[in-house]
Amino acid sequence: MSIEELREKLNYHSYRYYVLDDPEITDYEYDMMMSELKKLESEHPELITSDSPTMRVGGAPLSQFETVEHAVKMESLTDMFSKEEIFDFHLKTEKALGVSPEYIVEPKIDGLSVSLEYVDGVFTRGSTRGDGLVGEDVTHNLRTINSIPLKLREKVPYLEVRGEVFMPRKSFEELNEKRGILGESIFANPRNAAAGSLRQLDPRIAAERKLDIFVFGILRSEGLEYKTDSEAINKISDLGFKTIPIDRTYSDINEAFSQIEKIGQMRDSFYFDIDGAVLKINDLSLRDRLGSTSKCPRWAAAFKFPPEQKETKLLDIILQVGRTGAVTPNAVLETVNIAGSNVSRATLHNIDYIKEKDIRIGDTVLVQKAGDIIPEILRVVKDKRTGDEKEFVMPDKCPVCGSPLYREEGEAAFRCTDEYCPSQKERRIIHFASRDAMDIEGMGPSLVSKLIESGLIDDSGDLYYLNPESIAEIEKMGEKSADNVIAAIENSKERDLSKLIFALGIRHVGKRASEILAGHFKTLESLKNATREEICNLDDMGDKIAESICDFFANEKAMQNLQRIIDAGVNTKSLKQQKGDTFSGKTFVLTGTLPTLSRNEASEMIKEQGGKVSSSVSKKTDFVLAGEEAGSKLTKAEELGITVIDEEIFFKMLGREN
Ligand code: 0OX
Repeated sequence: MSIEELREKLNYHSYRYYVLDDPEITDYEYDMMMSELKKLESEHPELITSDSPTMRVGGAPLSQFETVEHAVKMESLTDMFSKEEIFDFHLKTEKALGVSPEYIVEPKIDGLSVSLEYVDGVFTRGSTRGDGLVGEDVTHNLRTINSIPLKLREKVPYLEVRGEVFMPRKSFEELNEKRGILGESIFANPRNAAAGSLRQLDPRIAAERKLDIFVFGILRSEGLEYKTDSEAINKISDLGFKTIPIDRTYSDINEAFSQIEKIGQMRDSFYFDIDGAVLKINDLSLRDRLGSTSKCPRWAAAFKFPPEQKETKLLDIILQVGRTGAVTPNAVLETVNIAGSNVSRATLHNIDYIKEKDIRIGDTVLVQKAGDIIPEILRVVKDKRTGDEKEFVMPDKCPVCGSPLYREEGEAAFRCTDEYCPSQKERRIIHFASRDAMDIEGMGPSLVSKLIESGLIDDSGDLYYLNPESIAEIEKMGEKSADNVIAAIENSKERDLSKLIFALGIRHVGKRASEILAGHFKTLESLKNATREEICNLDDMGDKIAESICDFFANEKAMQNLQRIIDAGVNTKSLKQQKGDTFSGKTFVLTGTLPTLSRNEASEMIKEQGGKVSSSVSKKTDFVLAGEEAGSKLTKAEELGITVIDEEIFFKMLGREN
């Protein structure tokens, strides 16, 4: 068999396996053929082509992402939440067109939109949607997705398709399980995991993540003819893409809506997360006639499903002692699958919450999980009470160390009074190493707990005196992972002062306060020497924070630990330099999910330009940067007449070309 024939064969079998989910040969036979091809290619490297199945993970990690200007804008969908809105949408389009259009209905995959470009049938570039006009070139990562053909089954001169990259639920659960064992941070949902994987510079990481794609439309093409979306989907399916499941077309809106509802009912049975169903006009010439608003096409609508709710049993209420001593009750639930993930815990916030909702051990409760939010108990199903339920009573002693619990005036939380309670200490170290603090990758709750158990650490400063041999032994995680953790600890020495201040876990000093303090005092030494008045006089810094900071620097044990951190060579200076003053004196509030930026990224960009980010809307707010599913902050901004901007306008304000 020639190298070319072998390649064709492998591409065909990969298509059967990954796209059609209907393999013709065994994995073993496939692996044998792949190994044969690798052998031939190593003997004749001049014959390697970019569309070879051996070239899915190739090349060195990138140093940064290139931007891609989308030739065809990648629009987003108008969200609708009720049957009424969908029917209004239908009446409006019918009126505008003068005919009743034919529809298709698709599940709305909860992933990330990407564009895939092919020249002469070969995959040349793949990019994220970004803000719809400019995205990032993530070709190196997309090539690792086996259901993305590197070569089309027909040599079409030019093709650009759009699809949604997602992580199957099972892969997501396996990934998180592995990360949990390694002490790495847990992804909140498959969407975040998929996004995190596509944003890696090293394609080997994406390759390990088992991503998948559904392609749902053609953005541009040369040499293809199609008049409707369903025809286009059939075409791209023939070319080798895994296409979005659509069953038929609908000329009756009632039937189309029934299909939307059916998709909603089937939500649990899919192997991937969906967050709605999409209604689209099938005829492309009718789409052209309707056109788009500034953001969304007028020919499509997304029906968003409400967050899933399920009934389950509350088996127990357990108490967790946080790093500041706050004792939080958590519900232990009979495991229930909600929106694709297994839920067995829910937060109960505090004792008042339990009383207010009259939650008792043994109750049947209604649980909700929405997006990234920790599962919550909505209410008790009182009809299902048997009389055997038990009221929860807050103990008067810490469940971990036995010290008395106390409740401060006006506070909801009970607190453990011993700041050296083992649970508080452990949580302080976990906080110190966490992403927003010193960001020590791999130093998560499970590793911290094992390091404490084996007596290797007692406080955060001890982290800087660990050696790889001892970690490797404890975790049974091997030399390589242990070396990685040590390297991560070493890297954390370079963090900005604001991160260090936050990491110290001084009561009431959150991320924002840490940044203000670092920005003003510039070195840890001058913060340490600052008087209460000096701190109090800073913007947004109250008496409570000032007192807490002074108490911290007067605490002997805390100072011994801090000295160990300093002696290890951890940076204690502010490294931040303002890049510009576009937002100087302006206060922003962020709400909802932005299309491309995370909240952290948007906040950083605002601060780099001299702006401030506040958590609540008031008259002092200049701009509310709102994304999808913006809630009460948006309403408040509208009431107060504050300018609300979206990400697109935000980029424009920054002078970014769109
Ligand atoms: C999805 C999905 C997203 C694209 C531009 C106008 C219609 N997440 O599954 N978007 C679209 O279509 C949009 N379809 C989808 N199925």
